[in-house]
Amino acid sequence: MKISITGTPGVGKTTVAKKLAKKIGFRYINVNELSSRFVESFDKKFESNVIDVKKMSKHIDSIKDDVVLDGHLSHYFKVDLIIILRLDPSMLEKRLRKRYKNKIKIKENVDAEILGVITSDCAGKKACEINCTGKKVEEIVEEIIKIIRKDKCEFGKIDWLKKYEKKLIQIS
Ligand code: DAT
Repeated sequence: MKISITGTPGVGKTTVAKKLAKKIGFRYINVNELSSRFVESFDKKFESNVIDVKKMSKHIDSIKDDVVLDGHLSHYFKVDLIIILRLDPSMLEKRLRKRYKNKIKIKENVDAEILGVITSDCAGKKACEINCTGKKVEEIVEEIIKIIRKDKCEFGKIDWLKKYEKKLIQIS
């Protein structure tokens, strides 16, 4: 079984995915780290590596172990279940301020969380959302285990837009 743990950067994917993998005895794979093995070229305009996604997908498909895939792009691969971690945008902003100095980067990610970009990406796929706001890592892991056991799955219920739409147009 392959499980994708996805969500906006800063929501807690790595922390949760590592703990989950350990608890259920799955192999942990960080998709961002793995992608460094599939670099095709460098895009000067976007200042980022271009990944050979086909090759990387083939590699992931060939993995026969049970795995937890961690990464904000992990839901693009062939997986059995997608878990989208969501976090209140104010809390996300606090976490991202600790991680990045670049305000544009912070705003881009907070806006993506307000708009639910990853949730939209996952529409029509086998995906469940978890609101991680105010929850301990252990609690989130337990919720994921319930989802794996098919006890529960919610999708499309989290809407930060009403509360935070004004934040989208702040520029400072
Ligand atoms: P991501 O992998 O989504 O970028 P992360 O796992 O690196 O996120 O976590 C970002 C920060 O938030 C990191 O300092 C750990 C902290 N964190 C993660 N989950 C948490 C939780 N449930 N409660 C409090 N802090 C958490």
